[in-house]
Amino acid sequence: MTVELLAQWMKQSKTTVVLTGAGMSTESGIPDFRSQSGWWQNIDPRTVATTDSLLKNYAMFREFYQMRIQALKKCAPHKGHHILADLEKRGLISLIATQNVDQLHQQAGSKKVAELHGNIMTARCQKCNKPHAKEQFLNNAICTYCSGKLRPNVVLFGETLPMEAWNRSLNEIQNADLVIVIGTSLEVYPVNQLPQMAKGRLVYINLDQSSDSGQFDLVLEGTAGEILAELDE
Ligand code: BV8
Repeated sequence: MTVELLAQWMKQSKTTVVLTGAGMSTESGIPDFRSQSGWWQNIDPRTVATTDSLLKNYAMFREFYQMRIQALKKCAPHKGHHILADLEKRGLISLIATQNVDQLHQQAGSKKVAELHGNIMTARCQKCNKPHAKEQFLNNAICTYCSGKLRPNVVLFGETLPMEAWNRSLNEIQNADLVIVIGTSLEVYPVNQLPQMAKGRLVYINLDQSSDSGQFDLVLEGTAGEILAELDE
């Protein structure tokens, strides 16, 4: 069972949806969360990625997200992102549903992207919800309208996902002939429920095999960049 089979399924598929996680961005130099070099190896997510941490531990919350925004400035999409953008241009991908907040898919040229966990490149006031530039979050972090706390537009643990992105991803995955899941441990709810909603063929591209890999019709073990490059040959 190899990349050739996936290439064949893609040619046969009228609608292909790709679901990506942090493993799609590690080759761009962005750590993932749960593998050995991931964010959560040294930081307890409950202390920085929850509304509780935002309200009660704002200094730590802000430092975590400021550090991630700064780190992103040095990162660019890798070959795998560009291949996915090219597959969309060729009409072979109808949507990328991503858990990633780095907007690297869009930077690589993908237009049809659903940001299931929001993004870190824009901000808003936690109190009055008014939008603010990420620079305002980086610099003074106080709302210019109501002096509330500013925060990036990521979905924190305990927050609901953006309905438009969720409904669009769910609908497209339920109607897709092929769903390709790339670089995610499938540990986070409710995104981890999406693969089993797929009616069509289900493919998993990941460095290691998560507990749920039994649900897939094809499992390709390796890096996103290298497997997508093989697909692109
Ligand atoms: C909600 C913030 C409901 C943004 C993130 C107990 C049990 C079950 C569930 C829960 C529970 N308690 C609470 C919950 C719900 C909770 C949850 O799922 N918790 C889990 C962790 C236990 N979920 C939520 O709170 C969600 N909201 O449920 O709301 C609700 C309903 C009504 C009213 C109110 C609320 C919100 C979830 C969003 C949380 N936000 N991050 C940020 O800072 O980024 S989650 C975080 O995990 C990121 O967004 C990340 O994208 C996401 C998923 O992680 P992955 O992308 O999968 O990354 P991971 O490191 O885990 O895996 C990467 C994989 O890639 C690895 O397997 C690795 O081997 C592989 N890899 C690495 N490099 C490569 C590679 N593969 C290929 N190539 C490579 N090069």
